[in-house]
Amino acid sequence: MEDRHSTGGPPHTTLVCSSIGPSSYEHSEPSSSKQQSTGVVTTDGGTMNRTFVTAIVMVAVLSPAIQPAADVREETHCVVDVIGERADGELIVSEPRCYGTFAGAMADASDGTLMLPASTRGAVMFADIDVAEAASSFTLGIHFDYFDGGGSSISISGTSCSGGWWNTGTAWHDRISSTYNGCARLRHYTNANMGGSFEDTKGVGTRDNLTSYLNNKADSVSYN
Ligand SMILES: [Ca+2]
Repeated sequence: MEDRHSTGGPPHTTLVCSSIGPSSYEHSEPSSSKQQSTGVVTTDGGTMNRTFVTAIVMVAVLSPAIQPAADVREETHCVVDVIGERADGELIVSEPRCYGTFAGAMADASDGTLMLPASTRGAVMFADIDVAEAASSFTLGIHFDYFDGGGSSISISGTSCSGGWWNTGTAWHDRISSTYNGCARLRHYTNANMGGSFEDTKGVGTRDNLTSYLNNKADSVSYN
């Protein structure tokens, strides 16, 4: 699961590491960093060492309460509507509408025709063929941050699989790891505007992980 970068060990693991090198201090609060740095500079005896260690332990104990979710990337599930197509084929999409759950995004993209239990994860597209088939009627594709439909998602809501392409923009730059196909062939390109190398996912209603060739590298996707 190399792609699951947002979840690490417990907070105290990171903080123990932070006592080794200044470069890790960015994960601590400024006041804590200052306190630790002072300990390092002035310490040359046992008493100060104990103070320094105590400070680290205190930070480790307090951190979960101080920073409840600072290092956890919040999952968002967004929908964009295809509202037009430029002369060169680039899809014109609406501003994204985002939800805290995949079910919320599906309810929006389907105009209320696909109502999933709120706890339903994006992985349903990889596990439930009925849901996957239903979604092909209102999406060109759904792209996920992690493998197997995991993590955040972006749904491209539309019905025309005529080869138009979507540029991911900064929000999804080099981020797609798995894809659900609302069209027969989705081609993922390393550059915007269908540039660079590409990898296909094929079959309406199917879903695939990208291989290392394109995983976390796509900047545009075309829908055929
Ligand atoms: Ca990813």
